[in-house]
Amino acid sequence: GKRAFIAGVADDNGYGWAIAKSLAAAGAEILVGTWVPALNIFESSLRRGKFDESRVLPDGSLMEITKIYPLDAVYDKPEDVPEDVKANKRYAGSSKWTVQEVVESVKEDFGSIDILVHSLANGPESQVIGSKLIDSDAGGSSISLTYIASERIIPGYGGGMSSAKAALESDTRVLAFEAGRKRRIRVNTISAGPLRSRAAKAIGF
Ligand code: ZID
Repeated sequence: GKRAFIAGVADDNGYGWAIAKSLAAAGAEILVGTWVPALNIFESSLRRGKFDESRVLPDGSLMEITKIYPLDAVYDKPEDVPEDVKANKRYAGSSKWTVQEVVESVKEDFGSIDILVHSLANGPESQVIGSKLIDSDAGGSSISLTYIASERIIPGYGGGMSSAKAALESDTRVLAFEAGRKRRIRVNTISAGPLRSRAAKAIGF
């Protein structure tokens, strides 16, 4: 079976969760990256069975998440993390959550992944997470989620999000070209329909 890493799962309402389920239903092993401040609540909710209903797969079994990695994709490496964030109670309880460290941990734990899903919201950064995570081997694929506000004005889609999506689409083209040629890795971004996720509610969609 394939092994998938889905960055951006912290509850059962977003795209990341739904994509994880589809991949699990198709037989993939699921690893997720969860925003550090949301890690405790996500793990304890999972443990307490709060997501059991939404973990049900078409065959009646429950989606298993093999491992949850704390992740803050704003920071590429430990040197990038400001002191106040390091000292923050919500961060100090976890370790190795910068992009580079998560890549190393996944490599150490599993060797490689076949599928990378970027389902992070709220930031212009971290697109390149894709190339780094699947760098090790030929083959595999990476997807992210975009929105048409990258190319047309959509009133209300503010806060730099439209530019972030434009950058994401540009990075996707460049990475698809480079990673495709060098390593036969497919790189795509999907413009999906509206979903009342936490991120969508936060920007009033
Ligand atoms: P979500 O809140 O469920 O997922 C985002 C995740 O990112 C959460 O788990 C956060 O904890 C996590 N996160 C945030 N910052 C960080 C960080 N620094 N490090 C690690 N994790 C972090 O929201 P979602 O599922 O909506 O978002 C997933 C992706 O889908 C995002 O890239 C969205 O921009 C994209 N997307 C969502 C929608 C939507 O409707 N939900 C649309 C298009 C793209 C869209 O807005 N018509 C109107 C609107 C839209 C589509 C059609």
